[in-house]
Amino acid sequence: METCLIGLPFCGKTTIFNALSGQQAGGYQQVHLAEVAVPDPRVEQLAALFDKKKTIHAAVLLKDLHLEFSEQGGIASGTLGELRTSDAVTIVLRAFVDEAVAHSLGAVDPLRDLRKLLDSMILSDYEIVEKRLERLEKEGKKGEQEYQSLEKISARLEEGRCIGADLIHEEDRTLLAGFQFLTAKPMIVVINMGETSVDISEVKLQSQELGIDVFPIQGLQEMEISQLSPEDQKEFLADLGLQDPAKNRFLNALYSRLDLISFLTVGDHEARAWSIPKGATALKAAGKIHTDMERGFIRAEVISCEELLADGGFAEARKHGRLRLEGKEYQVQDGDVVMIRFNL
Ligand SMILES: Nc1nc2c(ncn2[C@@H]2O[C@H](COP(=O)(O)OP(=O)(O)OP(=O)(O)O)[C@@H](O)[C@H]2O)c(=O)[nH]1
Ligand SMILES: [Mg+2]
Repeated sequence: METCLIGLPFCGKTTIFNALSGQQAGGYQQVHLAEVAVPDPRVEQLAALFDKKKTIHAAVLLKDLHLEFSEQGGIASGTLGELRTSDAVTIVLRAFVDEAVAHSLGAVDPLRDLRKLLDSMILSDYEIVEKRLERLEKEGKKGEQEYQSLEKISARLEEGRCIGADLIHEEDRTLLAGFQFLTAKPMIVVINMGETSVDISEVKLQSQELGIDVFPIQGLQEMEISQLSPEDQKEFLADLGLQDPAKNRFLNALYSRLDLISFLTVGDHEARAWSIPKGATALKAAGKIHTDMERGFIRAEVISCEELLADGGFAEARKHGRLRLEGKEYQVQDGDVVMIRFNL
């Protein structure tokens, strides 16, 4: 799972990156990467139950790219290419007001900036679509499904609209997956607030209308908090009336935006959480752990983490008939503890 942070110059991308990762990245013209662990107390509970020394959480790779900007104030197409392999796009918008930090477009206006960023992505997708349409035309393939689907997408982009996940029909999904369209990716908007900020009600409303989740955070403040000890973090957050650090709130938002769930495993040395899309089968879960497990899949033994903890172990759970045998097609549920039986 990977998401890139994008935004206009000095909107606070690196500040947000630090707040979410606990890093202290800085420096101009550098790409920053962080593996951010998805908080899940079930991993610790399982480790305690089975006396495992190690815990491994599901992780999200966070990328703070070095972006180039176009003359119109958006992001240059060249740099946007880097975003294409990302599972989700995280757009950072500046709402904080600070005379000491100049805005590349003059006034602080998160709605205008959102439009600029979306337009850059729309243009980038449009260029790809047009190039492909031209090629298909030359090859005399106007009658093909791909051409027709791309024409529909082209018309939508031309109206300045994102492709969105819904426009790509099931049958087109495989056909169009290779293009890795930016505006078909799930998006989250992070609004970087300061001590003083401009009004964000309009940008919130319009983002939601576009189907984008909005996530306001006090970037600078959360960055400072993320660098404290866990005890001090709790105290500071409580003072702000917050239960969790920005990292947790952001990961939760990302998980729900991407329709992800977690399943758990207990290995020889560790308890571990893995993320998979909601609705994924036991076979897919096996493949996530190891390709051999997917190839040689026989069946999965499954129990909800809650039940396993309540029973106090596999033997008791088995005795109570709560350890289920499931086949390839079983849809893994959030919090399932899964053991794959396989044979090569
Ligand atoms: N007052 C205030 N300043 C902030 C806030 N967030 C970021 N800044 C400041 O704004 C400046 C730019 O922040 P960065 O996080 O480096 O922004 P960026 O988007 O990574 O910038 P580039 O990568 O250079 O485009 C820094 O001086 C930050 O300290 C905020 O919430 N309030
Ligand atoms: Mg930066």
